[in-house]
Amino acid sequence: MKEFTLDSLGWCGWFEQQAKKLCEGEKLVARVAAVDRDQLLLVGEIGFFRAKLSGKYMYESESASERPCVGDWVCVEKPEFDQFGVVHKVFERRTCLRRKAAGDSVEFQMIAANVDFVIIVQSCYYDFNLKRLERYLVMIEEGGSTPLILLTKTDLVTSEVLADQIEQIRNADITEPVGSLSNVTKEGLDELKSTFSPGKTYCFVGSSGVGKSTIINSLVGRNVLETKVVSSTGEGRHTTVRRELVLLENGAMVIDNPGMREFGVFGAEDGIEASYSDILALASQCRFRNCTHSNEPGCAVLNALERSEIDAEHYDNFIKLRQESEHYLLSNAEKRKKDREFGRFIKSAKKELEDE
Ligand SMILES: Nc1nc2c(ncn2[C@@H]2O[C@H](COP(=O)(O)OP(=O)(O)OP(=O)(O)O)[C@@H](O)[C@H]2O)c(=O)[nH]1
Ligand SMILES: [Mg+2]
Ligand SMILES: [Zn+2]
Repeated sequence: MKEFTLDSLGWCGWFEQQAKKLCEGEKLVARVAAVDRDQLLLVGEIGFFRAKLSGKYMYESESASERPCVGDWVCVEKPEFDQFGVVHKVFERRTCLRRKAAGDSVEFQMIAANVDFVIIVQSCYYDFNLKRLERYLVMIEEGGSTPLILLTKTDLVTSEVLADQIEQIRNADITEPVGSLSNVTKEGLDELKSTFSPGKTYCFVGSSGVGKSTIINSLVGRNVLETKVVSSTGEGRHTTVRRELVLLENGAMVIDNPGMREFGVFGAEDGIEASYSDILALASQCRFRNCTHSNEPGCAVLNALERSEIDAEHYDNFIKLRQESEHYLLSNAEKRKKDREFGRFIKSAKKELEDE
């Protein structure tokens, strides 16, 4: 049997510090490899084993995002002869990948936790979309992990099409590494392989049918994940239904994901305007143009709230969403600006060297 050490599963000082408080006595630490309803597949020093959440934990956790998700570290009690372990605590996440749950709420759906790199997969063949790519980048940066971009199905397009897509990415000031591959010709696969480091966790995201599971199967060298041949482009249905952490030969960990058709990162085009057109219409009548609708005099939104012309919960959601949105957009814009400035600095430094 394969030997597991905590370090090889991504354990680090961040978790070690929490362990003293969260996980005393006989309990073990382990990492969540998959979640099947109320059952967890964990991996720790004793290998893979099944576990459930303690009743107390179920009772006390208030939102779905507090429940363990793939990639989480947990504190678990596992008597040797019991089939199931019992999970008592979830460690604070070092990074997370989450999206806004559907509907008029600010609930988040966890996609994965403690991921080092997120690989955004888009197929060159009728899937490439710059706006969607940018929304993924915002989501990933917000969660604290590092994005990588991967264009797939290069066998179905000409090299000009691929070159044009890469140019579009660069023209949009996206500086993250861009790789490309074909699962059919295998071109680019070795290069992708060489980017994986032992002990690091990589999560694949992207629309359904772009080839995420096929890539992971190639990396493992075996069909550990289901993929489906419906048409060569694979559009139209989801094959992967659960998130799963898979260990690669070289010690890296990869997480497969079901394709995401739509997901919410708050942005102008993501439905705030449609859902809150009533509030936005009022906002245009506020005394101050930069009114935050929280305490300003002459705020038309607050006036309407006082007269019960808008629903208090609807208003609260709007404020929360907008704060999130500003945070997302600002942090992203600022980061890009810094990156650009740094890029210019490097360029001019290089030029100076050349000129000398
Ligand atoms: N031509 C071509 N087909 C590919 C390539 N990669 C994957 N496919 C095919 O595309 C289809 C979908 O691949 P999957 O790996 O299941 O896609 P997925 O991203 O995991 O999809 P979901 O699990 O639904 O999110 C399958 O029929 C694959 O054989 C590629 O590089 N070129
Ligand atoms: Mg899949
Ligand atoms: Zn106002």
